[in-house]
Amino acid sequence: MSDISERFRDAVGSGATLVPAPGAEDSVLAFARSVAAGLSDAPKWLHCRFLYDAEGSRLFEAITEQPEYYPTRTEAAILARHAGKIREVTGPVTLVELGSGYSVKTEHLLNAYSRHADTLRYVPVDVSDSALRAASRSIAENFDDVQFTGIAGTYGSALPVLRQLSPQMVIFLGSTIGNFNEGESTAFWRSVAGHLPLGDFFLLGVDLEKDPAILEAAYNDAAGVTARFTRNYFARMNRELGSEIDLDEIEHLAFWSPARRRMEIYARFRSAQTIEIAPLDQSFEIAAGERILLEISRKYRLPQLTRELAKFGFEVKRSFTDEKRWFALLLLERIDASVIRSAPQPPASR
Ligand code: AVJ
Repeated sequence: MSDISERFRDAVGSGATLVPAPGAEDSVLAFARSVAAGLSDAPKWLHCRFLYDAEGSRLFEAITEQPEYYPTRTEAAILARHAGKIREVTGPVTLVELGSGYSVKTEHLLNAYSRHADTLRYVPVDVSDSALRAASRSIAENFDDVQFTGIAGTYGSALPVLRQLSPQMVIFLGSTIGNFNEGESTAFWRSVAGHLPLGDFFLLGVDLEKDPAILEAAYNDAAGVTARFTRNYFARMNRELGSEIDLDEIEHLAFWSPARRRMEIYARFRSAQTIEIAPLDQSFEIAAGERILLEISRKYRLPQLTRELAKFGFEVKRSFTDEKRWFALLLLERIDASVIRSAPQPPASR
C-alpha cells in the first residue's frame, strides 16, 4: 500500500479533490475498538474524534450558531480583522488546515491569500469526508483560484504530507487543541515539530480562561443543540455498532473543572443500560447515574502557552485577540529550538 505522501502527490497530479489517508481510522472496526477501550476503563470515557460523523459535524456547525457559543464568532471576527496582517508576515504559502470541518472561518484567510496569488493551494484535513466534500463545493463556488486537495483522515495520518508542502502555514482553529489532554498535547506538538520544516508557520486558535459562567453557558446552550451533539455519539453507536441504547435516558452534563482548567463534557445515564458492540461481540454495563467522559475543552493563558510552545520549537510571531480577550489567535513560526530567545512576549494586539 502506498503511503500518504505518495497518495497525496498522485492526487495533486490527477487533480483529485479528496485523498483518503491510508488505514482509514474511522472504519466501523476502529470505532468499535475505541468504544470498547473507553468502556472497559474506569472511569469510562469515549474518544471525542467519533463525535464528528456526518450528523455530528452538522450538529457542531449548529452549535457554532448558538448565541451562547462565542468561540466561533469571536475567532471569525479576529480572522476577518487580521487575515491581511497574517498574510504579510508569512508571504505566499500553502494553507494546510487540521480539523477543517466545513472551512467556513477559513474563507477569511483564503480571501487574504488568494488576493495576492494566481493560485493558492489549500489542503484541509478532516475525519468527516462529507464535511470535506461540502467545503470543496463551497470553496469552488466562492474562489476560482484555490487548488483544493482535502485529506480525509486524522491529523496524525496527514502530518507526513507536510514535508512536501513547504513553504506553508498549518492552521488549527477553534481551540480544537483544547480537546487534547496534557499527554496528547505533548505528543501532538512533538509530532508537528517533527514534520514541519523550519521557517514554516502554524496558526493556532485558542480559547482563553474566563468567567466559568460564560464557559458553562457555551456548553449548555438553551436550545439544547450541544445536548443533541452529545446524544449523537450514542446514536452513532446504535447506527454503526448495533447497540440499542435508549437515547432518551442520556443527560448531557458540561461543567468547568477549576482544578484542571478545562470544560468537561459527559453523558450521564438516568437508568442502567447494556451497550452491545456487535462487531466485537462484546457488551458493557452502564449503571444508573453513571457518567461517561466524552470530551474535554481546555482553556488557556497566553504566557503559559507561549512557554509551552517554545519547548517544541514554536515561536510566537504575532498574537491577536478580541476586545474582551476571550479568544486568541497565535501566529507561530517553527524555529530551531536551540536559538529560542528568552525575551518577554509583546502584549497581544486587538
Ligand atoms: C470543536 C473541540 C473546539 O471544545 O469548544 C463544542 C467542541 N463540544 N461544544 C469545543 C464542542 C461541545 C469544540 N471544539
